[in-house]
Amino acid sequence: MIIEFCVHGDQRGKLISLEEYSSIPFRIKRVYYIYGNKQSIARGFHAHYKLKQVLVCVNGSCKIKLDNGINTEIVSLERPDYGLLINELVWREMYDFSEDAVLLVLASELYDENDYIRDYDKFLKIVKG
Ligand code: T46
Repeated sequence: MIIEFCVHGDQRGKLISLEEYSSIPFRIKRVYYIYGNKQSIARGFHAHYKLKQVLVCVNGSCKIKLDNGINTEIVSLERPDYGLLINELVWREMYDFSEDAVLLVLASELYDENDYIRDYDKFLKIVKG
């Protein structure tokens, strides 16, 4: 789901403010950003048991493939005023990063390797019950 953020703009430029439980629909426990990616490289290839995240391409562009075990969808992120909400139990792959891409991620949980599902067949078993 794409969330369109409110842009505060004036003659000086633009400003976007993100707040938990408002523009971001969960408590923000962690922020990280991904940059300096090679264009031919894809990242992700996992889902999370619990984690919800909002991804914002604050500079440049990239594509995100989302898969809930039934449907797949490709989302192009290329606007700093658009956030992509990824809920739990969604397989994601990020690719086609522009050289200048900076992907900011707001996360609902602290980093926990045990929350990752890195095996696609295991992911399918979990979502299909
Ligand atoms: C996700 C997508 C969108 C940490 O130490 N702390 C952190 O908070 C994170 C996110 C990563 N790391 C370490 C773990 C690895 O040694 O950074 C290294 C690269 O992480 P990873 O291979 O998981 O990166 P991506 O780009 O495949 O996935 C990341 C997030 O991990 C993941 O939750 O949804 O971005």
